[in-house]
Amino acid sequence: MTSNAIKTAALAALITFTITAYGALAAGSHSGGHGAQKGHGHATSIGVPGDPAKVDRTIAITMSDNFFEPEEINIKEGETIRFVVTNKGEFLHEFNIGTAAMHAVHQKEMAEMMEHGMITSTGIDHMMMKMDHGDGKKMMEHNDPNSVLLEPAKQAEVIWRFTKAAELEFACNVPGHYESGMTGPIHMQHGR
Ligand SMILES: [Cu+2]
Repeated sequence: MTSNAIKTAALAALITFTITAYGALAAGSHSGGHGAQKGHGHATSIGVPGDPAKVDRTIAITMSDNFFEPEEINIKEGETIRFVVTNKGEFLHEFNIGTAAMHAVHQKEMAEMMEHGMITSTGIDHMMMKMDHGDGKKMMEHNDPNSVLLEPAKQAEVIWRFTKAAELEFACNVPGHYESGMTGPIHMQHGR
């Protein structure tokens, strides 16, 4: 598709989206998206969204091209962590908490998102993100509570409660980044 064709398609879809989806958004099914409630079972296996009033610690995460600082994270079972994530790189980067298997699935989704023009190597097309791409799922607005997708120079928080020891890693699933080493282990200590 040419970029004009994409824009036309985006506009048409946006109008449809606005008419058909506004009710659902207004009803409050917006936040959480394909995350916590109806998601892929993230909530039980990797922890749950944390209560901002019950944060135990803050951990600053810097994303660059293409690596994280720090390279690993140490957590005690049961802790609620406020991750303050900053993209200091020139590319789009993601901070995502999950298992290796979840990241593998998400990498495919993000490759699809890039194909559909919802993301580029440096940015997010917010209008495209909201479109229904017609494959049954409203293509991820990417607002899962366990992840954040950031354009260069942007900062955001992820508040997460690590309920149970599990084999977790943090990762950037923007196409090519995980493979180039943009991932690190989350070491979990039992008990508190
Ligand atoms: Cu990245």
